[in-house]
Amino acid sequence: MEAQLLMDNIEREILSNRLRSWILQAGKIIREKINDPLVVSTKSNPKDLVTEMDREVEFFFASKIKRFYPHHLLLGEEGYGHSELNKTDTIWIIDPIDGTMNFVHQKQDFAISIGIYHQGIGEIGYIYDVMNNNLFGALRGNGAYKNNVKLPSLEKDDLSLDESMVSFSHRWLMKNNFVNERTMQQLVRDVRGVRSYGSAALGFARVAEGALDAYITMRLEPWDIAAGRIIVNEVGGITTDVRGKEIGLLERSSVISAHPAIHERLVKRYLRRAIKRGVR
Ligand code: 2AM
Ligand code: CA
Repeated sequence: MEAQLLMDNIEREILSNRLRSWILQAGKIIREKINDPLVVSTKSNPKDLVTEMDREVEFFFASKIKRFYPHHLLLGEEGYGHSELNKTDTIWIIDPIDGTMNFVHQKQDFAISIGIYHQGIGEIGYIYDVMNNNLFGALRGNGAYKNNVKLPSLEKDDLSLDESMVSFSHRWLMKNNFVNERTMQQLVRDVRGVRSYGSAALGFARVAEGALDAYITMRLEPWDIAAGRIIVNEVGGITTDVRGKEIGLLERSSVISAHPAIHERLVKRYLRRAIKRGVR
């Protein structure tokens, strides 16, 4: 059975190598078409964008999975996946373009994000920063890599809040339904710097490489989280919801992914105090 073979190291490596080459191929297609005219539609709200490219890239991976791994399941943002998902099987969780607003307006700072889970455990994660041609990847237990260079573990360094770089959306600093803006303003005062990039996947990738010490967001979908948390976990970073609880594989959730020295402090001192009812 394919599902069992995934746990086998050699099979997992073959799958990972295949996936890496497919991701690079998809990235090349995106770069070649980056200046083509775009048809942009909106989904859940006027700021939630989707393009033909989001669909084309997801279809590309859905076709590969169907051909090479017909027993595997797919959960994808654009709807090419299976409607019935079973956590015990092998599931590919795909965001074909994470950061669609950046893709449309900046033509950079978006990523292909793919996590593969077997029996609920994250085995393979890839995040591809398409325009910079930076590929972040991890196999569970083997560490995380950026372009084939192993990323150092975060665990050995200590880190204080006043030397930390954190990332969250500017909207949490205005009056909003998710968090108390004053507590978030205090967080801005207490850390060294705040950045907002507009792609969850690249937020996770930057935490993994140490460019950010924490990425915080109040609402993400499973495909925004799936690859990132595998990669961050492999360098010793911690990913939970903003209460500090584990995030279910197929659930929408708030997220804090952070350096192990500051994760608990951010949760206890700021996020638990800041969140309003209704935040998951
Ligand atoms: P997307 O571009 O794949 O939709 C922007 O701050 C980040 O949040 C992006 O990673 C974006 O992913 C994600 N995002 C945008 N709208 C969202 C929504 N309604 N729910 C969850 N995540 C969303
Ligand atoms: Ca997307």
